[in-house]
Amino acid sequence: MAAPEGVFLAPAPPVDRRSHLTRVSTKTPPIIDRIQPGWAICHPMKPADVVNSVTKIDQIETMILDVPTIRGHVLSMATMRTQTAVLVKIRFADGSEGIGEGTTIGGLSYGAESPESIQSAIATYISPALLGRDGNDVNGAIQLIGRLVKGNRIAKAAVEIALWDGLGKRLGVPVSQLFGGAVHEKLPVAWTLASGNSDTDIAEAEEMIETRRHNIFKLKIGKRSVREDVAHVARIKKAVGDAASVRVDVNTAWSLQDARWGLKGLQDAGCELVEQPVQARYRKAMAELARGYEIAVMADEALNGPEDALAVVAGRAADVFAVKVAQSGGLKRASEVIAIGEAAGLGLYGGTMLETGLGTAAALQLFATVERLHWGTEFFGPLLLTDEILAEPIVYRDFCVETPKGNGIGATLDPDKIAFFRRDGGRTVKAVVGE
Ligand code: MUC
Ligand code: MG
Repeated sequence: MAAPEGVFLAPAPPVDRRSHLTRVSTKTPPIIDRIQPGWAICHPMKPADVVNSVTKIDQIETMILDVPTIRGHVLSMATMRTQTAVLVKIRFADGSEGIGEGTTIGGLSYGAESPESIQSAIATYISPALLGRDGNDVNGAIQLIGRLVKGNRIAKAAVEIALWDGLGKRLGVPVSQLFGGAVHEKLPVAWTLASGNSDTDIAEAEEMIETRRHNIFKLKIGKRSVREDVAHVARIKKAVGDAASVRVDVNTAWSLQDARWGLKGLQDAGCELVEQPVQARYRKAMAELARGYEIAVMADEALNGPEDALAVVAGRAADVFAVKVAQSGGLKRASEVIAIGEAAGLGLYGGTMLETGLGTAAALQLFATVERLHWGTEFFGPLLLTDEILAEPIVYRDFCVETPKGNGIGATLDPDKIAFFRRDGGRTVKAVVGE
């Protein structure tokens, strides 16, 4: 059906959202009404209805960027030659903007969300529910989307980052301030050796140590046999010696039996930590491995938000949490995962989905507020890409990554790079908020 003038029509999710929306707040009127099956309408809001009309969410735009990687990144489940990032830009009624990123790894090979599903979840389900709401009400937005949208944590994270960014910019403070203030200006940062070849990995590691860029290495294993993988790790550890910490990420590729052999061999080789050796749902196997060996066992794929964090703690299924903003469902949920890890006395590590500088800047804002990151971070995503998409690249030096300065998440996009790497002409959801 044709939209009446001044009204945006969007396909409706297969639920009646009016009831959810009316429960949100007496101050906030429903912005989505069913007018006929299959369609929802995003209304303009009346000024009197709005808590603070100047901060209304006016427009949410998503785009997919495909940026080549500097070399093949060989993981147990896929080899990446391009990283695909979903960017979100939110425009507010006062002219301010917020940007966010939701990125996964290797299409659908890492997790249940793909770049395309992230974009579609935002454009079809999340954006229509947020348009017209008070942009300063970030918690209200998180809670509303939590009720309307199950799962889709990466999509939620992308939008939430853009809301925090907008709020920080309007208040003239970095997002770290909104989480109580930064206690670190820089954090230790690992590099992943994943060329698929031991000699190339050794050369890469030596160069990183020499140039003081990284002295923590995460090796991606799980594609070859356990015996071959252990030999590969042992060679690299022997080459770098005490100059670097060597850890591995199996990305769930091992059975429990493989993992028993693997952990024994890895710890004998001087490897300090093994990340997600078995499938995410095998918490009892993770617990056995954490109990049975000295090498630290880190949960990654097993940690999708605070509920998982609690289950991993309850099952003693890890020594360390790899906390990822995207996988947790946003900065707020990631801060809850961190709190659970801290309360349980676990080690903490800042994990990445290999985001561009944008998502990396957002993660840095949160992790700069954390008292102790026992295992450092792996916020090296921008360095794996052939091109920088930020106007001011994130600074890496002296084995650390620096928290970007500036308001919001402290990142500004380079428009030429965005135009170059975007997959299509862009997809825009416009609010109609005429007052
Ligand atoms: C993962 O599983 O941790 C993080 C670094 C890297 O190279 O891949 C990612 C994904
Ligand atoms: Mg991992």
